[in-house]
Amino acid sequence: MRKLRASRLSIAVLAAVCAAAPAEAAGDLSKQTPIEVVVELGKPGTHAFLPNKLRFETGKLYKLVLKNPSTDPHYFTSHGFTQLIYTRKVQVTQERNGKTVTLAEFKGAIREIEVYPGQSAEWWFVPVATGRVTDLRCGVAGKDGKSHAEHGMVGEIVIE
Ligand SMILES: [Cu+2]
Repeated sequence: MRKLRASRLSIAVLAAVCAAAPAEAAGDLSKQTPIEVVVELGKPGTHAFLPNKLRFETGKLYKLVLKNPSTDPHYFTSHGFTQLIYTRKVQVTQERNGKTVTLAEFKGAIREIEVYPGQSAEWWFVPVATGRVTDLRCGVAGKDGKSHAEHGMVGEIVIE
């Protein structure tokens, strides 16, 4: 009888400890060390996202580096993607003497980014919802009147 009472008490204590644990939040997810992902926006003579399939996980901070090594301006546009993420900031960066220098920083909801030839931008974000979107595209129009998307500059983003 006494033994039974003791075990009931310990279960009650254990339950109280477990109930208290979820009250501790994970903290500021946007202050993690970022996972770097590089996407090239075209290359001379080719309109494409390289790679054109991107995969992210919810709750992790990413630094998506958008590099444009081509001779045309390019957009990174995906309305669906912007609905699944929290943007911490976007930075315009430049290589100077082998170092990456930040020229400007933007905060708030970002819808799309255009990167000019030879330049780079960084999109820092935390995915907050899962999903698969196929609306990644570049809407810049070429000399032939067709958009880069029509030339194949489209892509897919999966958030797990
Ligand atoms: Cu383009």
